[in-house]
Amino acid sequence: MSYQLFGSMAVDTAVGIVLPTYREAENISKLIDDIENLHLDTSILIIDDSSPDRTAEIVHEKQSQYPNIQLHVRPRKSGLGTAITDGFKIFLTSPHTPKYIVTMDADYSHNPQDLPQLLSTMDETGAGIVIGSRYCKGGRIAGWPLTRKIISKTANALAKFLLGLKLKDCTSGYRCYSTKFLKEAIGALHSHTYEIQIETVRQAFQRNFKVKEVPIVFVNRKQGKSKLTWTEIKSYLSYTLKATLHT
Ligand SMILES: Nc1nc2c(ncn2[C@@H]2O[C@H](COP(=O)(O)OP(=O)(O)OP(=O)(O)O)[C@@H](O)[C@H]2O)c(=O)[nH]1
Ligand SMILES: [Mg+2]
Repeated sequence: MSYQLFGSMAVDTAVGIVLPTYREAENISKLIDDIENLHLDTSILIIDDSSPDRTAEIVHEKQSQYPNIQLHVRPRKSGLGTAITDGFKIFLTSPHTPKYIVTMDADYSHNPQDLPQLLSTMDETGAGIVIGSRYCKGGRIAGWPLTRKIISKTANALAKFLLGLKLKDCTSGYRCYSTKFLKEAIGALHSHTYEIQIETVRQAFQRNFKVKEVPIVFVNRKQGKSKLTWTEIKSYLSYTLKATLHT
């Protein structure tokens, strides 16, 4: 891992939240405020890939307001998958590893108000992963164009039918992980981009950890641009097809 660290990892909280960012200057400030205003026992770790907008500067400003924010700046855009696994590794090796680690998008598609439900489901079920699900009963997507819905549905269908993942939503990035599971699985996570969502679920099933879903309403990003490109889609397809050959 090559990155710069800002802020102390000595903060002792029950929950660590990983926020991967690339060009999220228009979203990150309100997201941090809204998480902080929930007054949960959380710390926030932003993994920013040297965004050319003011994302990191805004996080620095927030650090002077809140003591529980860490910022890790990587030298270049290096993919959502490695951002998430770097976040896991940082929390797993910190002096006070939290009990749970949450991942959420920083574009405000994932509502912080859903955090208590994710966390209480972890407590109640002892799951390895609880997924904020757009496709289970009560979940939905607001504001996506038809093409984006088709991409998401196809990605989910491929994972379900090729890899036998018995979940309604295998690709949602709004999740809570138990560190017990992540400690076991971290050495087996190698995804560079969006296929990390599938790789983590496969690892949980292979290691006999429960995976649960709770409904969320996913709202299309209001500000900033999508980072989902053909490169990411090809990487997802390549992972899924290779994994199929090995199941
Ligand atoms: N650090 C880092 N973060 C990334 C990278 N790619 C995406 N992200 C972040 O990961 C989250 C999800 O990316 P999005 O672009 O919102 O992907 P999406 O939700 O599938 O696409 P949208 O329809 O645009 O919302 C956001 O917080 C991004 O800023 C990356 O290469 N590095
Ligand atoms: Mg998004």
